[in-house]
Amino acid sequence: MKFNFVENSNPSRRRVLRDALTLAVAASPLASLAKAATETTDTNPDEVTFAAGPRPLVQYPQKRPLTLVTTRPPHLETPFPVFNEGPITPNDAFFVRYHLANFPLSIDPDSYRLAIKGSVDTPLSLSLAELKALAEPVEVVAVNQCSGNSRGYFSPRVFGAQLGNGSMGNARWVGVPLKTVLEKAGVKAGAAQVTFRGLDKPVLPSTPEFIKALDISHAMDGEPMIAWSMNGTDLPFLNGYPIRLVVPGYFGTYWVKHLSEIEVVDTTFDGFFMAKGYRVPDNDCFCVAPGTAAAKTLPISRLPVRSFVTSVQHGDVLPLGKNVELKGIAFDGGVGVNKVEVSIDGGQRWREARLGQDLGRFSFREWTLAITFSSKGANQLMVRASNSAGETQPLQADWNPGGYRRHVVETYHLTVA
Ligand SMILES: Nc1nc2c(c(=O)[nH]1)N[C@H]1C(S)=C(S)[C@@H](COP(=O)(O)O)O[C@H]1N2
Ligand SMILES: [Mo]
Repeated sequence: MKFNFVENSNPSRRRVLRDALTLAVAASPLASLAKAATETTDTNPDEVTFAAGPRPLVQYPQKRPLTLVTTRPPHLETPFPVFNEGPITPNDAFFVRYHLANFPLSIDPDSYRLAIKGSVDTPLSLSLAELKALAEPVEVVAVNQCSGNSRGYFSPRVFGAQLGNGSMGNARWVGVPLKTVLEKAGVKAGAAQVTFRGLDKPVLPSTPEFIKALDISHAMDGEPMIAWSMNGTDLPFLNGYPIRLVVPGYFGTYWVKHLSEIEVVDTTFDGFFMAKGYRVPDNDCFCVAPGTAAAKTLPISRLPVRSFVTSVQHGDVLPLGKNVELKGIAFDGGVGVNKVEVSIDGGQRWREARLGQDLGRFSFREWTLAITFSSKGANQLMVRASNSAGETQPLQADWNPGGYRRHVVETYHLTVA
């Protein structure tokens, strides 16, 4: 694959980005994106009404109308019907999540630098051109899913943004392996972890910075990648332009956007977003009895197996005695989904669906199943996936205080008529 630096450093290209964001930068930097986020008059196809009421669709630069979770910082979900369009989530529909309200509104790719420092032989400060020239680019199709995706369905409810199912997406990422960059700097013996920070900053000094860490063995295993391309084009600004960390199989929290600083450290990094946030109970199910706390926790890591029906929504009326082609997606943390089953009798009998094209073990896998509903009235349609390590989805949702890694078998309440 050829690089195209011209594209990134082309002034007109830069202006396009800047203009798009200038729309957002009307008054103060903070009011900006809120202003750009004009509520559209379209109705939101998402079926779930949360405690706070229905969630509006909002329009941000480079994005089609997305479901608003929070404005400051922006958290936007992909409207669920998008996942029925195909296994790749289009860039303009890809969800957006930030922790800190003070994120960059304009980035000059020509002066952008990625620093590699800490326990290395040679600290580096790489331009985008230098980064891209380090090695042959690598490519992976991988799911980025927020740890709190589907948190709004937790019962009992938990604190935090009440997310629906749209804080996930699947894209083709191109970049350079993290390992290559670390090898270039030369990791010193005794390194324990590698930390990652982006350009966004807290508004208040008391707010912790968003810094994430991976163990050195993971950072060097060839899978994590520094990506500059998403679905064949530059990363959308709100998805981390110009570069982000991609950690295939791991929850989105590690996928640091606007990546600016990599530091090799000799101890376990104890910043807020590793030591306090994004932790799950340290046991086999990463769960505890609802309403209780965990005795011991550990940082969240790999995606559990999940599956969804995308071709129907709650409340749909399906025809009696006719062939209906059901369609959906399934994914896991990188073992690879090898089975998807569907039940139309509330989980008594299961039928195996046909798997679609294999885009790699970190990708959404489409599935289809032709089914004929033979009894009238209320119907519970369920979908369950498994992977080749034998992991599957529980029929009863498990619970944890953070509202993380929901992966229960999904049930769709339909009517057959
Ligand atoms: N710089 C930066 N990177 C970040 C975050 C952030 O707040 N700042 N949030 C993380 C979280 S929790 C998620 S789920 C993903 C979301 O990626 P997206 O916004 O491209 O969908 O970005 C991750 N990377
Ligand atoms: Mo997240």
